[in-house]
Amino acid sequence: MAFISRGFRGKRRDNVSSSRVPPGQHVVGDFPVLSAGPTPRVSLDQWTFSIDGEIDEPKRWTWKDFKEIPPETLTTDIHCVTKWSKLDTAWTGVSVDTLLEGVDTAAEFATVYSDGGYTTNLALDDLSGHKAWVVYEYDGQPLHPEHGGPVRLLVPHLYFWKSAKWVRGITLQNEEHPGFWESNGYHIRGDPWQEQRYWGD
Ligand SMILES: Nc1nc2c(c(=O)[nH]1)N[C@H]1C(S)=C(S)[C@@H](COP(=O)(O)O)O[C@H]1N2
Ligand SMILES: [Mo]
Repeated sequence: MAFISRGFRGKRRDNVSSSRVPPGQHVVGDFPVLSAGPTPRVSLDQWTFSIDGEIDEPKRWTWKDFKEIPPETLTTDIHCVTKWSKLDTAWTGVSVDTLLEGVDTAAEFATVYSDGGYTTNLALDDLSGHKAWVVYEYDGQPLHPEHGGPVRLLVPHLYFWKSAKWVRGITLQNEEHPGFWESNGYHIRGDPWQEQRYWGD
């Protein structure tokens, strides 16, 4: 009897993890730090967040404005192209849909830009529809600078390089412009479920 119930538990667990972990990924318990350069520091009274580019009236929030936007808390899995996945990460921030409210644009693409010069490109479809957030808390605490604090993008349905740390704005564009990693061999879209890791995948 004990043998049978152990067998059932093992199988159930495998099924759960294979449905949650994209192909080629393994689950980690820690939270690795991956940064292409030094951690930039910005004081909150200098910090702003902008939506610019193909938009009639660019939008800009100060830190105070930004913190007045009703926040959302979500728990989600994240998947790094270097093959680690982390399950049930908890974030608080603002939905990109909320930031785009009232924005009238024909643009279909965006470049997200950060302090320090990092950029990443996303289709507007991947930034909207309740799939992307601009977050400032992790696990109920202010986001640590190494993980992108004060504020980072969170786009959990794409590989984690799309989740730009130290984010400062979104430029709306009519054409797709590859960002930092997308110009250096990473896939233009980066869907982990389709293993879109590198050019040609
Ligand atoms: N500004 C900026 N954002 C960034 C990066 C970076 O180097 N600079 N690295 C990306 C990559 S490749 C990954 S996997 C994640 C890592 O986030 P973490 O350090 O919080 O784990 O941030 C992404 N966002
Ligand atoms: Mo990454």
